[in-house]
Amino acid sequence: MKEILKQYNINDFTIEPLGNGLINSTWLINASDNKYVLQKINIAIFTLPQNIADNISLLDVYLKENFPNYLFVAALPTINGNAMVIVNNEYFRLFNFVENSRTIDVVETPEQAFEAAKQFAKFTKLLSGLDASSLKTTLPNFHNLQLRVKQFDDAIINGNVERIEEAKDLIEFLSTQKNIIEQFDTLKNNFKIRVTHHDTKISNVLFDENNKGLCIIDLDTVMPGYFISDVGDMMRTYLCPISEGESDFTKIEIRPLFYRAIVNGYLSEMGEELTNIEKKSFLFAGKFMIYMQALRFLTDYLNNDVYYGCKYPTHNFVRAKNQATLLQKLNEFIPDLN
Ligand code: GN1
Ligand code: MG
Repeated sequence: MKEILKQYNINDFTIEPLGNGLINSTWLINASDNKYVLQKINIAIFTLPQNIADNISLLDVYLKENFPNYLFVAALPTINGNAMVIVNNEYFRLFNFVENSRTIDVVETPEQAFEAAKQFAKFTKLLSGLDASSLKTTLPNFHNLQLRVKQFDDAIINGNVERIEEAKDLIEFLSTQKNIIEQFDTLKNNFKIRVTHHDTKISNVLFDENNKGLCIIDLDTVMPGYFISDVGDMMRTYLCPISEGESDFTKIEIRPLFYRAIVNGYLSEMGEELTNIEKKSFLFAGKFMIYMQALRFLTDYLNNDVYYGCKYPTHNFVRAKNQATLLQKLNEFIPDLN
């Protein structure tokens, strides 16, 4: 760490782990002058870290030029002007810690859901003048549902035999949800490609002490995409009072006021950008993302947990069952937006 931080001219500091991401490693750096966030990029997953750095710098330049007051957290340059430090083929980057900001892990109030949805929508709206295809793809096929289903189907054939047996009922349930793929195939022709965040969980929004959204973070998966990726991941993580890791599935429910807050928060910025068909697809967005996440967690469980960090052996199985329960609840939910 000393060697890395030296390249930012930081020599005197303390360090502690920060956040709960499943992919990258993150630390808070307390230095004499300032607080920073240091991150190690997981290059087993993000195999092209330079693409991420290029995207963030492209967005930074565009936003600074067109919306100078927008708070955009780009990586700090090293003393040599590089966006990353590479040590022993490990990639690190450093950010300023945003003063007086905090993150939350579970959405407690509809106002927080509104604020978060507004922040992600604002980001996409401000970038509507930028050609989305000028961004590089950082994770090919990241939200490609067909591919996720194929990976799931492969895991059912080639995965861990005992786990496949153990997950029989869940595999059966997820196989009955394939109508979501057909719906997606029909709808997607009407969805526009925009600059989309692709990981809109609540811990990727910074709040101030009054619970107002300050900015969004975790920009590795910012790529061209559909708005359902962002709105759907909000549904997945804001509608329910407990998180994806909870094993008491009786606590899983859909909170109608939070649904409304996501829709209203998102439309408060993107209302004029979305087409009518897109506006009618909010509920579908939730089903799409929850289904995909359930497939991804179960696929990883059947493949012996090669992708997601796990704290105990059945962690991915619990997460998959949690998400499948949430999907079931959302399938029964009838939104009332009046
Ligand atoms: C991963 O690492 P983290 O927590 O930001 C994953 C997301 C999932 C999420 C589930 C690159 O995000 O797609 O929604 O876990 N990111 C990647 O908690 O796969
Ligand atoms: Mg992420």
